[in-house]
Amino acid sequence: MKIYLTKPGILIEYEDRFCLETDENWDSLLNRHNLHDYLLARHTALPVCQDAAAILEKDLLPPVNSQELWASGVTYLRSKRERQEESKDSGGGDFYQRVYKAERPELFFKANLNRIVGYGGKVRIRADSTWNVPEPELTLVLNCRGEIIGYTVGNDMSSRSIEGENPLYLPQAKTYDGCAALGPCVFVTKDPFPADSIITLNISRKGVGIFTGQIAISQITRSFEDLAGFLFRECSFPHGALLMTGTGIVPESPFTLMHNDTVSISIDHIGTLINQVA
Ligand code: DO4
Ligand code: MG
Repeated sequence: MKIYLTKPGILIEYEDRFCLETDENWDSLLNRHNLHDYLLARHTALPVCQDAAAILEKDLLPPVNSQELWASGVTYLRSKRERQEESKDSGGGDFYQRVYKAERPELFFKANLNRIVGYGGKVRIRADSTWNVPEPELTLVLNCRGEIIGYTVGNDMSSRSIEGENPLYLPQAKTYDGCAALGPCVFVTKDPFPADSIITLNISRKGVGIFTGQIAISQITRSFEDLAGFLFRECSFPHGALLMTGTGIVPESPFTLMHNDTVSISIDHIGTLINQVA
């Protein structure tokens, strides 16, 4: 079951049949009890939406409204190694090793809707940054009770030059206008996310592929419940929250994104998120 936030309403996709829900907004839908079964019932009750293809083509929005977007860090070995490398001259390497092993995960605030783009939107790189990468991340969708209700594809755009200069610059490396992309939909399931799922990142420049990488979700060192549990420990989210789960793919140095590059991130069972760099 997939749900898409669009300009005319919420598209519900089940067994290749789309219905348009116009009676409810995104914030209240995400917080319904037993969302999966509720969506099944609505899907049965609503007529088929004949315009679904056209709506998905031009009216897709990021799957977020009043929710805050947070992110997890150093949850894959590759991320730990790359951060240690980029911060070795600034003395930050030790912190990444420690957080990788610690009981408490690294969690940081990423963005609200005004800094997030959806499928087809333009992500940005900072003008004061010289080294920029996309981070393809499975993103948890959490309701106000801290329950994982679904999954989406996320791009945690990052400045490695600012992060590497000093780990205390993390908020500036991570949060700025156009710093995150989410979409195209939320995959709603009652089951655990399939552990054999693969995340694939492709980057192209002027139509030519310049990077490709893959990681199995099973390589993550933390459970999704653990990450969500820490996020909700002392923070309430009346509308729910989204939580990126960290990257396991980091393009090798000296790769840096350039304006007009196209970033494509696919995650099994969810779909593909495509964005151009402004
Ligand atoms: O510690 C810095 C950020 C880490 C991160 O964003 C990731 O591992 O995905
Ligand atoms: Mg990240």
